[in-house]
Amino acid sequence: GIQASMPQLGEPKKDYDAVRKAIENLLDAEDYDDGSFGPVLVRLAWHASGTYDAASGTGGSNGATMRWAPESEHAANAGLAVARKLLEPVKAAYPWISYADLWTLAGAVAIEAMGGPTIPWRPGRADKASGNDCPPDNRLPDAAQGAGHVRDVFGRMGFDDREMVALVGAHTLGRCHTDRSGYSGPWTNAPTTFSNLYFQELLNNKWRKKRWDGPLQYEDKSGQLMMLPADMALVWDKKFKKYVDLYAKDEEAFFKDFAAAFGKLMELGVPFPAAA
Ligand code: CCH
Repeated sequence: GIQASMPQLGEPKKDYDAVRKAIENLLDAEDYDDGSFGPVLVRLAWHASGTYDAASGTGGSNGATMRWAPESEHAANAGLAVARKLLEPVKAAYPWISYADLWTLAGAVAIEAMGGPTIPWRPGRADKASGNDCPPDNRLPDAAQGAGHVRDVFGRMGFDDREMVALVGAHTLGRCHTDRSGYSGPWTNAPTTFSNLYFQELLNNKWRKKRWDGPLQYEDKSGQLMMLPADMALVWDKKFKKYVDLYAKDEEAFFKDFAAAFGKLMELGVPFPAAA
């Protein structure tokens, strides 16, 4: 109709800084986890994006298909309704932003607000209108597996070893929840601060199998910190460990590589208009 042919008229200015502020204002939460929704927002941005398959061009953040079943019910996404619901008031206040842009922007804003590097982010994602476009299950990594699996999954997205290690460094944030993944506990003692502490713990702490009736995970002597089997793979695999060593001693290198890899992750499969 006439309105569709005149999209500029009466359209609000797309003020992404206002959206950023609205997201920042949601982060602190005294009674949630370690006091911040930041980590779960980072996980939402990652799981929305990490379904990408370079060979078929399917999956990825474009479409925000995790709003729909079956993707919303994939086991890997357990708990992410918390993050999606948290962002609903922002979507309501700024209805011109797509969910797909909002979720990825929230991941970037959360990392920056928690002291991390500036994440390259640009808008351009569109939402898909039904669950028909959901990617198949099991595209996200299985925490019970090792280096070969991690390499397969991130290789499918188009990442190399260095990028893979940098990306998993996001486990410096947040924690595992028994009612989401079955695993339990945080990786670091500062789970709401973006740092290279995860790599320092991986290398310098002593990890042993946790004795409990949950899935196999590793714990330190205090019993407070944890590592997944897929985390341990980063020190057990020589090619991965090289980058763990690097990032444990050079936080600047980690920040730089993480920012680039996370920005790339969130753009996989997104049909941005070609540069002029
Ligand atoms: Fe992760 N992650 N992740 N992860 N993840 C979990 C939690 C977080 C794996 C497994 C798990 C990345 C890569 C991997 C975050 C960011 C990233 C949990 C616990 C499991 C299991 C979920 C729960 O119980 O709440 C595996 C396996 C891999 C790769 O092999 C990458 C890449 C990123 C981002 C760049 C963040 C953040 C969390 C914490 C979420 C929270 O709620 O605190």
